[in-house]
Amino acid sequence: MATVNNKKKKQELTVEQRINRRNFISFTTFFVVGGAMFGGWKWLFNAPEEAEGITAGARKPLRRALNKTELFFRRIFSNDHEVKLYPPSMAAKEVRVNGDIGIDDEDYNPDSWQLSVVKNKKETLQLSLADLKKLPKTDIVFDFKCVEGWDQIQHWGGVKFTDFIAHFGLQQQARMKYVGMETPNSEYYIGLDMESALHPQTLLAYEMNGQPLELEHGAPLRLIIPVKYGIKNLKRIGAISFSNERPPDYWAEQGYDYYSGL
Ligand SMILES: Nc1nc2c(c(=O)[nH]1)N[C@H]1C(S)=C(S)[C@@H](COP(=O)(O)O)O[C@H]1N2
Ligand SMILES: [Mo]
Repeated sequence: MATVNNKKKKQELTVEQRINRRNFISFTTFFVVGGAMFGGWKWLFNAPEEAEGITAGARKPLRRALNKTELFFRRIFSNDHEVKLYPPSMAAKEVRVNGDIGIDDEDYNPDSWQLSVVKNKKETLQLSLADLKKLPKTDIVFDFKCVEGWDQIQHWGGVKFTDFIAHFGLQQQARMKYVGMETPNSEYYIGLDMESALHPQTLLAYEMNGQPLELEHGAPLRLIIPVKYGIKNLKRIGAISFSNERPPDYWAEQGYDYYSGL
C-alpha cells in the first residue's frame, strides 16, 4: 500500500514539474521569438528606402526580396510555355472596361494616330495602322487577368510583337533588355522585360471579337500580353522604345510589382 501512495505522490510531483517546465519553455520561446521579431521589424523599419522614381519607395530589403522573386520566375520563364487558349465561342461579348488613364480626353481623334517607334536617339519610325495591318493577323482567345481580382475570357486580334520586330528591322533593338510603351499623351506608360515582350502570344492588337477596337479598349492599337497582368496591357499605344534600363512604369511607381508576371 505504502509503495502505491509513494508512487502516486511521485507522479503528482512529476506533473507539477512538467507544468513548470512547460511554463519555462513557453515564456522563453515567447521572449526569444518576440525579441527576434522586434529586432527584425526594427531592422526593416530603419532600412533605407529604395531609390525613388522607378518604384514606390518600399524598404530596400522588401523590394530586394520581390526582385529576387522576379529573378526566380524569370529564370523559369520560357517562351515555349504558352498560356491556355479557349474557343472563340467562349469569349465574352460584353468585354469589361477597366482604367482610362491616358485615354480619357474627350476630343481624341484616332484618325490622326501614328505609332512612334524609337530605334535610337537619331531614328524614329512613324507607322500608320495600315502599315501594321499589312502584316499577318494573329488572333488569341485567353483568360485576361487584372490585379484587382477579376478575369475574363477575351478575344483579341492583331500583329504578333515578334512579327512586328522582324518586319520593321528591329532585331538590334530586341537584343536590349527592356521595351517601354506609352500613350500618345504620355500619361500611362509601362516597362516590359524583353523576354515577355518577345513571347509568341504578345500582340499589338487592333481588333476585339473580330471588330476594330473601341476607344475605351485602346483604339487604334493596344498591347495584349497574356503572360502579364492587365496593368501591363497598355491601351492606345503612342510610342514604343527600347533600353537596357527599366523604363518608367506607371503602376510600379505606385508600388505594384514591376514584373507583374503570371
Ligand atoms: N492607357 C491605359 N491602358 C490601360 C489602363 C489604363 O488605365 N490606361 N488600365 C490597365 C488595366 S489595370 C487593365 S485591367 C486593362 C483593362 O483593359 P480593358 O479596359 O480593355 O478591359 O487595361 C490596362 N491598360
Ligand atoms: Mo487591371
